[in-house]
Amino acid sequence: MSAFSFAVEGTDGEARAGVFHTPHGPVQTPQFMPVGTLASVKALDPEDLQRLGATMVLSNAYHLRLRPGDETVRAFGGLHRFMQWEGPMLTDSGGFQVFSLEGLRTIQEDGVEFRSHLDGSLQQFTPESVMRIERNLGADVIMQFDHVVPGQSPHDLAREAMERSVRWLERCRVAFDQLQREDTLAPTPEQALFPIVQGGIHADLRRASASAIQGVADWVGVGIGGLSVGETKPDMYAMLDVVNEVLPKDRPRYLMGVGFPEDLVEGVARGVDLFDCVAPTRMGRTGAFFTPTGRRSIKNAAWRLDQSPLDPTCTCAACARFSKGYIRHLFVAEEILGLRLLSLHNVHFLVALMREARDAVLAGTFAGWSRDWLARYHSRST
Ligand code: PRF
Ligand code: ZN
Repeated sequence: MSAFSFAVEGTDGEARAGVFHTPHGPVQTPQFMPVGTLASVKALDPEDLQRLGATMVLSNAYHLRLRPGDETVRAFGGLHRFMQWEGPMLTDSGGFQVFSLEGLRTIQEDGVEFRSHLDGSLQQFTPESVMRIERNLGADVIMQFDHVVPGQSPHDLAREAMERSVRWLERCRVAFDQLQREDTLAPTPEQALFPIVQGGIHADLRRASASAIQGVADWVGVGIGGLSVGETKPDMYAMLDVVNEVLPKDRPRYLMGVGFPEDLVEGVARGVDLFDCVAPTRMGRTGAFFTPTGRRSIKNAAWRLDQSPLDPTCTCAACARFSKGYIRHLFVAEEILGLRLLSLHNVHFLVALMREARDAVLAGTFAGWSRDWLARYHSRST
């Protein structure tokens, strides 16, 4: 019996509410996964994450390979023990990071050669080496090594990358099956490999990608990649509509690196179950925070004497105690507590948003809820 399964508990239109079971516990979907690129969700510790309701966190094979090294993490018993997160976890393959190293990398059929952004040392990632790295890290869900191209890429370029991603998926699958069979002492003996749908903003390529992936194996779940990489929002939503039509309904879909609150709501409306993005923590560190009526900056002088919380309707630990005026002061004075409080609030905002979406799906009120939510978010009264 596999430790992985997915049960859809309710649907409303194309939106779904479900439970994704993993070796480290269940994940209620839709769900937002905070990003811990370097085995840490920046400025937050595992207890913070648990308290704000996060159930699954994400980390990254590219970054951890370079520092501290996947063998080092394995020596600690894997990522779960290393970072003290005992819940479900996912690692991205580094496909996206490697392809972002414009000028520092050469792509060949075998894999990608690149220079480390840290010390310039020459590195190589192949589908096989990435499966080994992700085995050593020991997340529950591991992503295939894929070829990502910018969002506005023309058909021929998007097609080449999509077809290469399918060939790399076949190699990932062989390496993954072998490791799962032979490396039985790995930190997480049963992992799930997710393929990634690519194809840029071209509907025919998206359909071809989804169909080719399903020809390779039977998957526990599927990633949707190559979106939110420079294309327009209508293009992104159109691709989600296409992919939603052709992917199996009984498996979780994970939209990679997306995103902003409005993208999460639009994604759920198009059948997406899992999301991740650095936005809440990265924006938190620059002073931006989410509210139900849009994004704000804490550095705004208007908050100087403001004794109200970031969002009066929020139940996070920052909003429970601290005023905007105080947090603004922390930013002005460059006190690190400021970054921490905004990161806490922003991650909570997205996790809570997905919980609300889930409740709306189960109550059969998702269409109205999402329409009202988006209208309020875009209203921007101040
Ligand atoms: N592939 C992988 N990781 C990713 C992406 C992708 O396409 C994206 C695109 N939004 C974010 N992270 N492997
Ligand atoms: Zn809050």
